[in-house]
Amino acid sequence: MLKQIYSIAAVRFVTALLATSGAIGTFSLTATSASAASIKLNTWTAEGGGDWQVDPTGTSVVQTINGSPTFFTSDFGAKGLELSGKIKVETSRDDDFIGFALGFNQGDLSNSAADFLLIDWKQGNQGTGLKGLAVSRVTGHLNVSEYWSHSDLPTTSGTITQLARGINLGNVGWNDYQEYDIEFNLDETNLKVYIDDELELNVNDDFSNINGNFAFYNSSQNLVRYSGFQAEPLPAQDVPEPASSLGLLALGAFGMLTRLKKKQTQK
Ligand SMILES: [Ca+2]
Ligand SMILES: [Ca+2]
Repeated sequence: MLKQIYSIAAVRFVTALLATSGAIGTFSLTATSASAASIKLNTWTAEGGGDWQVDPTGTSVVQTINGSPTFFTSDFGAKGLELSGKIKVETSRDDDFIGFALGFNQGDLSNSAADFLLIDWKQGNQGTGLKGLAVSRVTGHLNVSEYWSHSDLPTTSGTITQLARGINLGNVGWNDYQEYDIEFNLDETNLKVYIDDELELNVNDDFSNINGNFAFYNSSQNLVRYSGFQAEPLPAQDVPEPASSLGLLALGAFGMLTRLKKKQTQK
């Protein structure tokens, strides 16, 4: 697949143009979907009990510590993007939580105003921690037990509410050394998560207050690798004809950015 490297800001600029054109007439982004932006991890921020090691290319990171919940947070918002990449556990010695957060801001691990979606996946059952894929909404500051069980404790001010479990993988653990493709689509009212192109989570809710960034997550699990992440604007919902002139302008801008970056990377 063609991979152009340009900033998430450029993607957002095009997204904004597309959204504007949507008011007049929407069109499909299929023609440009091959130009997904590669996400560089060098500017991301770690917090919690982890050690996140980014590789020299900036496109892959491994978390090496079997410890308390830890996040590795991007510098761009998670909403309105098609986010995709790969996740793999490179050990057979443990069976705990791997995953992601959408709407996570740096510091949210201990922030009483946090409000984000936690997508986690456990390999094996252990006490209140259940194997399988799930999405939970986290508000405020949780303790480790709440992350583990997806059950809220009144002794902490933060709350966790499990919204759904995976359609196919709700009680199926991940496999050691298996690389999975994962994709997230979040907008104001819907979350979709695909694993290996199968729809696993499809949640309708009011996500208007979830305004933070994209993050990688794991808990009590070491040697979790995340690689090859890309972003592109979420496709328009409807595709009436013909495309508006403003829409064509947006497509033109998208192509221009792509050509500009090609030039820059040739230097
Ligand atoms: Ca609580
Ligand atoms: Ca563990």
